[in-house]
Parts: sequence; C-alpha cells; structure tokens
Amino acid sequence: MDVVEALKIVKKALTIERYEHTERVVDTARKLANIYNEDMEKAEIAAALHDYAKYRDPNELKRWILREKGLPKDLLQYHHELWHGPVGAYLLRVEHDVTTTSILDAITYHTTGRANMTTLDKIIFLADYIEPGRNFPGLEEVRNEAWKDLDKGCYLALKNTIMFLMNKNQPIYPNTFQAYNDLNKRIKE
Ligand code: DGI
Ligand code: FE
Ligand code: FE
Repeated sequence: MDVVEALKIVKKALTIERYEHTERVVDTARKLANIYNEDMEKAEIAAALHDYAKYRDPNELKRWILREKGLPKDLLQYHHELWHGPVGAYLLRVEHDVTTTSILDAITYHTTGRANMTTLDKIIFLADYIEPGRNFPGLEEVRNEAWKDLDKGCYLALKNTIMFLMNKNQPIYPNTFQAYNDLNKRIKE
C-alpha cells in the first residue's frame, strides 16, 4: 500500500472535512518525518489511515471492543472518542490487509499516546494535534516546540490535553497519564 491508496480508502470512510484534516495530517507528518529521520512511507501511510474508524457508529466500535480479545475492554469505561484509534487499527488489518505493526500501533495510540512511544507514534500523535487546521489555546507553543524537540512537543500536547480534560471534570485514560509521565522523565534526562 502507498499513500495514494491509503487516501483513497479513507476518502470513502470519512466526511470531506475529516478527509481534509487527514490530508493536513499527512502533510505535517511528512515534515516531522523529515526532521526526525522517520521512514517517510510509514509516516504518510499511518497519517493517511489514522482516523479510518472515526465515523463508525459508537455501537459498532463497542461491539468490536467486546468481541475482539486484542482490544482493551477498559476503553468502554472512557469517552467513545478514544475508541476509533484501537478499533481503526484492528479494522484496517481485517478489511484492508494492513499488517505493518509499527503503522497499526501509531494508529492505535494516536489519540491517547502511551509510555515508550516510538518516533512514528510521536509523529502521528503530534501531526494530528498541530495540523494547520487546528486552533485552540496553547497550540502555538506546541507547534513551535514540535519542530525543535519531538519529545517536548508531545509532552506539551499531552499536558495541554490532560489539563483541558481536568478542567472539564473528564476522566483521563491511563495511557495518556503514562505517556505524560514517561516523557516528563525523558525530557529531564
Ligand atoms: O480524531 P481527531 O479529532 O482528529 O483527534 P483525536 O483522535 O486526538 O481525538 C481527541 C479527542 O479525544 C480530544 O478532543 C480529547 C478527547 N479525549 C477524551 N478523553 C481523552 C482524550 N484525549 C486523550 N489524549 N486522553 C483521554 O483520556
Ligand atoms: Fe483521531
Ligand atoms: Fe485526526
């Protein structure tokens, strides 16, 4: 699969707005891959596919989580926004024969992050966060850092998200805290 085929697949699965977001994530991921020496093909394919399951009905996503032993059941205790990454990676494997583990992992963790993120995980996580169509408080600081230090960029994005969710009295998925703690340690080393 190349990025052209990946984009063709998601175009059918997404709204036009979400597709345009996806194109901007691909563009941003390419820039980050270039700076941080990541495999360009992997970065653009993972970026193209990252929101594949975003518009599946939450009830369908829930059914897959209950049925598939590889999908963590604790997701169901948290916001359904967190389901499209892990289920998307699963569906890409069964519906489109995507088998590259590093790409599927980057898609799985693109919303929450995780401890010990790979460079590809970080690129997709951050590209999704800073793509030029986004606009929310604190974003400029993350954008500036993203081009200088990948770990710090991800750290600031995670910190922003955690504070945002806390201010709304929302629960926070453990992977997000684990990603935050892991990068907090790394940026001090
Ligand atoms: O799919 P996108 O809209 O492009 O972006 P996304 O996959 O990063 O979705 C993120 C939304 O999920 C964001 O608005 C915050 C929300 N969210 C809810 N609970 C959590 C969470 N994000 C993280 N990182 N951790 C959570 O526990
Ligand atoms: Fe997403
Ligand atoms: Fe996205």
